[in-house]
Amino acid sequence: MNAAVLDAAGSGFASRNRALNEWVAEVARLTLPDRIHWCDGSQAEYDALLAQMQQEGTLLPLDTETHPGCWLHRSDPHDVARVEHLTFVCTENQAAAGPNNHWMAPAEAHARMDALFKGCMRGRTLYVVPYCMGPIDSPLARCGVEITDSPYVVANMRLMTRMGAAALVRIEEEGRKSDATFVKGLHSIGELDPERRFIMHFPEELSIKSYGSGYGGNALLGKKCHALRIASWQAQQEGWLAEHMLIVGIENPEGETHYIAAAFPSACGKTNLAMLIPPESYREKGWKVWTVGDDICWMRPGADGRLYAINPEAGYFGVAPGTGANSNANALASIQRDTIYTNVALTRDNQPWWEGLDGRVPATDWQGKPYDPANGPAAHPNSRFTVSARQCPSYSQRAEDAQGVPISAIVFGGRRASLVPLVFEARDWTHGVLIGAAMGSETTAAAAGAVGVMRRDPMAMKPFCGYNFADYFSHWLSFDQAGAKLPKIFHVNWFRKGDDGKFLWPGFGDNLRVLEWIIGRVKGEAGAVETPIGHLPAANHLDLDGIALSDEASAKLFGFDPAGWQAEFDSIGEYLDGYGRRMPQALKDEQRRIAAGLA
Ligand code: O2Y
Ligand code: MN
Repeated sequence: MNAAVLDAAGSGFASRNRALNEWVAEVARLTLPDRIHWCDGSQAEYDALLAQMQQEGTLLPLDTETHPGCWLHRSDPHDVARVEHLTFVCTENQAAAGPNNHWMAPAEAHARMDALFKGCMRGRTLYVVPYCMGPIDSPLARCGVEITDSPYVVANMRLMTRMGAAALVRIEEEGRKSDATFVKGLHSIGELDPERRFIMHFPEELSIKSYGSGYGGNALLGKKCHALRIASWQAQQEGWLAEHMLIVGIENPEGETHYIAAAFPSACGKTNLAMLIPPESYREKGWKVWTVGDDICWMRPGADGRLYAINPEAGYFGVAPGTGANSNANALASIQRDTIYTNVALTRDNQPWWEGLDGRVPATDWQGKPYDPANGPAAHPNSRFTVSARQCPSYSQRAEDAQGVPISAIVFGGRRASLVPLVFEARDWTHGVLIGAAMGSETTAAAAGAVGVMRRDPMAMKPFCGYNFADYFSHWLSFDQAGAKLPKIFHVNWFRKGDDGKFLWPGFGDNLRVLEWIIGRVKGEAGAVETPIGHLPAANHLDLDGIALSDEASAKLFGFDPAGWQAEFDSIGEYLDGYGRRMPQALKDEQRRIAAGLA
C-alpha cells in the first residue's frame, strides 16, 4: 500500500464504528487506491464530483437553460443493463440459494472476487459511501456502506439513497448497540470487461462484491443488491418483506387515501403507475394520486395487524424511452432539472432525447455518434434518468413517514399478450400468494438477453430474491396469522393484445379505473363475478365512461378462457414442482384445487 493510502486508512478520517474502519482499511490494502474519500453527502461534495467527471469527460453538461443541473453519462457500450448470468447468491448451502439463483460457494466466490479486486484501485480514489435505505429515523430502514472507485456511482447513490453524514451517524449508533449491522458493498468498475464481471451476494455475511460494471443495478449497490437480494434474506429472518413493488396512494373525492403496493417485472410500467395522472373526468371529481415509491417496497406488520410499507429509496432510476407527456408527465416534469441521464440521445441543441419524447429530433445517438436510424434506436432501450424522488410533482409526504403507510391492496402484474384478463382478485391470502408465485411476463430490455420471451417471474422477484423461492413462498404464507389484517391481493394485465396485435386496454391514466375497482373491492363496495381463477369484474363493474372498448376488447379483458387457464395451471403445477419438496404444500394444494375446478 502506498503512503497516501496508509495515511488515509490509518490516520485520516475514520468513523466511530470500528468494524467499518477495519473493513475500509482491509479493502484499501487489497485494492491499493491512491486516495480514500469518506462521503458526507453534501451539495458541495456532489458539485465537486460532477465538476471532476466533467473535467475527465465522463459527464457532459446538458443545455443549462432548458435542463439546469442536468448531465449525460455514456456507459461502456458493453455495460448497459443488469447481467443476471453473472449475478450470484453465495450461501454456504446451495439449497438455501435455490434453483432461482446462480450459486457459488462463498469461499470460492471470495477468492475469485478478491483476485479481481487486487490492486484494482491503483491511480483511483476509493469512495466510502454510507447510506440509509429508508427514512433515516425509520425502524424499518436499514443501512449500508458502499465502497466504490466510481464517482458516477457516488453521484447516483446520493440521488437514490439517504447518503452521507446522517447515514454514518445511524451506522455508528447501531454499531454501539450490536455488532456491525450495516451491509458491506464493495464495488469496482475494474476494466469494464464483460469477461471479468461478477455481482456476488453473501447474504449470511450481509455483504456484496461487484466487479467490472459501472451500470445501474450492477453498481448502485443500495438498489437491487442490498434493498432486494440481501434485504429479502434479512426480511425472512426478521419477519418482514422486501419486495420489487411500487407504492402509490390513491386519494378519492372524499379525501380518503388507500395505499397500494404493486409488483411488476422490470420495465413493465411500475414508474408510470406510481406517478399516474388521473383521467380528466376523475381529476374533475377530485381523485388524486400520490407517489411513495416506484420500484422497491419494504413491508412489515404493524401493531394493528396491517402491513406498513416504506420506500427504501430516495430517488428514481427510471427507464427513459417511452417516458413522455402522455405516458408519464410527472416523470417528465421531475427530470427537467438536477438529473443524471445515462445512455440517452442528444438533440442538436444539447437536450436529452429518447424514443417516445415528442417534439424534437435526435442529432447524436446514445454512443455519441451522429444519429442514423439504420444503427437502431437513438437512445439505448435501457437508458435511464436518475433523479431525487422529491422532484416528482406527485411525491407523497408520507414517503418520509418513519412508520410507513398502511397497505390496502397488493397487486401483481405481468406483460401477457394473451389469456390473462385485465384484473382479478384472489379469494384469500394463500390464493394471492399462488397468483404471485405463478406470475409470468414477457421479458424486456431491463436485463441483458432476449426480449419478448414469456418467463415465470414470481412476484417480479426472479432476478432479485436472495434465497430459495420455495422458502420465500413459505415466508409469504407465514403472514396469514390470527390477528393479521392483510391486504387483499389482485392481479392485473395492462398488456393484453387483440387479434390484430394491438393493445386492448388504453393503460396509463386509465389504469386508475382498475385501481378504483380494487379499492371498491377492499371496501366491500364493488361487484365481481366468481370464477375458478378468482373474482373478475364484469365490464359494468368498472367506470368505463369516456373510453370505447370493442366487443373483442371487452370479451378478452373481462372474460376468462377455461381451456387456456387449464393449460396455464398445468404449467404452473410443473413450475412449482421444479422446487421439489421445499415447495410449501399449501401452495401445491391451492394449485391443485384450482386446476380441479377448471377441469
Ligand atoms: O441496472 C439496470 O439496468 C437497471 S435495472 C432497474 C433499474 C431501476 C428499476 N428497476 C430495475 C429493474 O431491472 O427492475
Ligand atoms: Mn425494478
